[in-house]
Amino acid sequence: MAEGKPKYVLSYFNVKALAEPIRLLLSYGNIDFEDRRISKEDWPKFKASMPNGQMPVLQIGNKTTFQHLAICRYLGKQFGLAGSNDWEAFEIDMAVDTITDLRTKAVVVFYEPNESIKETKYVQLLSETIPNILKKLEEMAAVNKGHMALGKLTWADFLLAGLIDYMNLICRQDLTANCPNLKAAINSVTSLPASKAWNAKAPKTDM
Ligand SMILES: N[C@@H](CCC(=O)N[C@@H](CS)C(=O)NCC(=O)O)C(=O)O
Repeated sequence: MAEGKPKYVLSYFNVKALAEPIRLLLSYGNIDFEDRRISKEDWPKFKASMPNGQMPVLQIGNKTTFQHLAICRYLGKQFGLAGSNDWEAFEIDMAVDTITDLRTKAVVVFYEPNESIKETKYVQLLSETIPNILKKLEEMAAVNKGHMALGKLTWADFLLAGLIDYMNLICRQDLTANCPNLKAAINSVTSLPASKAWNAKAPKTDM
């Protein structure tokens, strides 16, 4: 390791989900990071050593960081993807929070342990909750010309692009099917040379 350059180690499960936006941002920032994937079987051994008992956790030199949005926001600032003033940062955060609304509302249903309650909850999720939030997200992406905020590439685009496979799975649909502007926002990230290079070498997973 060159002197002055911290070592980056990202710990997560062998899926994209909450870690993929971080992996895409680190790739964009040309950060050579260790992509440490912990198996479900090994997880109990590691859990207690994580700051909040969860992952993703990003080690930056001797600092241990957690919470995927806080990490993405920090990396976004580091790499010039976080707007140039408080108002712009606020606009990015509104998009981020709307993406997070969709994910968190779906995730509680996806992980509902009782199968019959789960299916009942999916009815409302699929008929009301998802369409309503998706409509708002597509509107935001349309106003921003194929980006999630500021009419240009920001870390909100990375969040969406990184999470989309996971969100499609838990939402039981291709969320972008009728949302050309959301598709464009995702494409604005996946078409970057750094993202292509990352995707070429990343382990292949469904979500
Ligand atoms: N608020 C945390 C949530 C992290 C989280 O829910 N991590 C899950 C995987 S997606 C986890 O570590 N689950 C294992 C456990 O809780 O034991 C974040 O945004 O990073």
